[in-house]
Amino acid sequence: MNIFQKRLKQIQSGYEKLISRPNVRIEFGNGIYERYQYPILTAAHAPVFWEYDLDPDTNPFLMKRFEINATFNAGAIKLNDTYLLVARVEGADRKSFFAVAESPNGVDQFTFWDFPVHMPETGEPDGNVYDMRLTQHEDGWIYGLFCTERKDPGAKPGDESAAIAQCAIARTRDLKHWERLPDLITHSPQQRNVVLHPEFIQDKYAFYTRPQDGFITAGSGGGIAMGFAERIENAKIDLEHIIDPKRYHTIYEVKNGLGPPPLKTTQGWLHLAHGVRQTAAGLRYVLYLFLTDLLNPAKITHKPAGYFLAPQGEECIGDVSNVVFCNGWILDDDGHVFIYYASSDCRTHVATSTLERLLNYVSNTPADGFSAAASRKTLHALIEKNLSYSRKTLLAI
Ligand code: M1P
Repeated sequence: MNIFQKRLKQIQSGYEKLISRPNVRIEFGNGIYERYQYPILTAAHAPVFWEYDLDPDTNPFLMKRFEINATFNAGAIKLNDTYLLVARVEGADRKSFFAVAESPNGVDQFTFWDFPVHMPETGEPDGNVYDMRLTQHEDGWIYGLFCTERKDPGAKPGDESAAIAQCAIARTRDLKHWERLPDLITHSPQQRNVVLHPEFIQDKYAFYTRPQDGFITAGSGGGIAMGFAERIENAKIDLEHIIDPKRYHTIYEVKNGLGPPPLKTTQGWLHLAHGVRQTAAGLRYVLYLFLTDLLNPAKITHKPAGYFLAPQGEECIGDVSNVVFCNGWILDDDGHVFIYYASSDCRTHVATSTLERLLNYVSNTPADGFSAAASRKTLHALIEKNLSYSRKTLLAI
């Protein structure tokens, strides 16, 4: 067997093992959700025929010719009983593109479709595209809203990193054929983390936006906003109204952004978002949940203090360390919820829960009192309540 044949055998068997490896639910977590032992998508999940030229004449050493660096920040949807992720796949060249991975059960066996998504461009080519939010809208289309990033035409000479982020809009019925619509127009100089609400509000398309001054900094952008557009083709938002502001000494003091489209529940719209705070080691991204009014999704009714999910163990390390990010979740008919979160801009994980548990969490976890004294008071009240039960009662449980 020559080098080519040996390597091909090893590579193919490694890939098969990875794809067929059952995932293991980690029991006894925090009671809110369960994590899983293995990430569900990594760079190693890229099909062998994406990374290698499999022709022994042109690639006798079987080298990678198109290396995949990371698979993360995936939009999610369930169609025809299949769990589908539209992942951000990033090559070694730093460019990212979208690719669909499917699984029969939502927690393992995620396999990429043969070809990445062919996303048409507008008249203004994209420099990079990433972080798609999938919304099954009541108008019948599946929308994919994502960030399109282009070099800042106003950048000072020599500045090769200044970029402008905007919200791109595309639609599909099957995740295979995509129609690109003009980018969303807002008054904000930059936009990222824009999400389409699944229902019309007063006959308008409703968007969650995140106005921002700079490419990285939200600046005066304020927080997660809501805005309305008359139509989805040439969508334009005149007014962005902040519904969840960033705030001093919280997990979202620097910036925040909505994750996937909210889930409709009997108690309101359940939202998942990311919050970013400053630390001596750089930015830290965590996830949090909040609930808004069923009739007015812009009105927050419940918001637990602090994070719902933060990077842990290996999740803390990656290309951009100390980050968890989520732009996709799936609610099954039986109430199970699959939360697809990415860690440190490298890989994708799943955590599972139920709508009942998430609603219990969001409705009963104390809100932030915005001071150390208020937090201590909240804990004091809990301790007092617990100690008022007799030890006997507790032991009997
Ligand atoms: O690197 C962390 C995340 O940074 C950005 O999110 P935000 O706009 O909220 O800062 C995005 O580029 C995201 O893709 C990335 O995971």
